[in-house]
Amino acid sequence: MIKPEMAAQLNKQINLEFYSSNLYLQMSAWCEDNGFEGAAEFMRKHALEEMDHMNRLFTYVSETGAMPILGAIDAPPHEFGSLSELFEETYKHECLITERINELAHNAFTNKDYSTFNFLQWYVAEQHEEETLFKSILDKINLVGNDGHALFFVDKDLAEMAKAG
Ligand code: OFO
Repeated sequence: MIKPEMAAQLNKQINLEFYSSNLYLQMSAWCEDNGFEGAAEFMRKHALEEMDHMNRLFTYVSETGAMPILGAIDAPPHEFGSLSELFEETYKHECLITERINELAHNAFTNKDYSTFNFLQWYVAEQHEEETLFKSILDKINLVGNDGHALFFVDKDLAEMAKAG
């Protein structure tokens, strides 16, 4: 049985993962609307991954005898200045999630909740991957700048990435 404070912190993270999913789904709509179909597909797929992050936490909280409690989820932004700005936001958001996961892991460890600490290791590894992934896309987009022709190819790459991963 996890402590109520730990359950409350994990519940907060459940909410945040829902937010991540909504944020990326909303971003996919912006991409679609602006002719970036590959990016739209990529973001939509990533929104599903975020639901998986949410579900893992939900299952863990329930399995440990606590109750997952869902709260209101903030509305994500729906306007972005450019594809580069959008991916800048994804990268910033992933860095924020990493911070939150690190805090959770730190709290679990200092409270000798080794089960939760162990459970969170999956998220620690996942955040490393996510930061690297979004940073690499952002770098690519920044490299080509506003060159529409080059952005077309970046978009095609994103479609491939969505299919592959
Ligand atoms: Fe993108 O990692 Fe969860 O929120």
